[in-house]
Amino acid sequence: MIVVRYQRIPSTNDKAKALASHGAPDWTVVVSEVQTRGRGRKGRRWESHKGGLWFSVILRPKLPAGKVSLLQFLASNATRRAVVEETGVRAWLKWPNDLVLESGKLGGILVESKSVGNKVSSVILGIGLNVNQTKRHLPTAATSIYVSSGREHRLDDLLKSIVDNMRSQYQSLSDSANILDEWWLNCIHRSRLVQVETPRGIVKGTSIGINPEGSLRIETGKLMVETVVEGKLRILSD
Ligand code: BT5
Repeated sequence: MIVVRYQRIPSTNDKAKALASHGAPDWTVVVSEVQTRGRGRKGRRWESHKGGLWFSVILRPKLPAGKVSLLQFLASNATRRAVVEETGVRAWLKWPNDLVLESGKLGGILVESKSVGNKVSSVILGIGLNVNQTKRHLPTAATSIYVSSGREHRLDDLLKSIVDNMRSQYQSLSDSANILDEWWLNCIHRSRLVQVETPRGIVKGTSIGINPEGSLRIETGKLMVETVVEGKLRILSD
């Protein structure tokens, strides 16, 4: 694993993209102590102060374009496992790309890919994890490992553990059921009442599973199941 380190750059995803276009090998990792223009999905701002872990990994998987979202689930699993193993904090997953504790959002994944025809040519897996920030250095509705565990954690140990976990699951990328099963098992809203704000309106019901391409199944009534492809999810009850 090659790690390229920065103190302060706009976004590790942008830097990784530039390195990938100049031929940087798979598993090149770009990490920065601070991001000045960290991004979430749809260009949302990602607060990236010192104390958090902000990094991106370059990959060139042999995947059809329609299966790229599998990497989002793989990265979520790897990050969750690393958090539990390295810090003992019980993190959960929330559809589609969040790491959470009951008290708030702990991290997020941003997958950006380039395809040629139906084939993926490169993928940038961006991971943001709130590690050592105190409550006042976090956005509202966010939390950090420090806030939960009461102690600081080494960013390098977490980085190594996340990448190691990613590598081990990446070897069986063709076994998508295994990746999705692990994700669902650790999903905070498994079988819970949720509401998803989608571009086509609000869908409310019990979240009952994820489909092979990453969409969420919601039971909206007796024998009525809707599939949600994108949106913002809120948990309504236990
Ligand atoms: C995400 O987007 O959750 C994906 C975040 C990915 C960030 C990584 S850091 C390394 C790499 N380089 C980048 O530039 N990005 C990636 P989304 O689901 O769209 O969530 C964005 C929303 O989360 C924002 O609109 C805020 O409400 C909230 N947010 C912003 N900063 C946060 C933080 N540090 N912790 C928790 N929530 C945050």
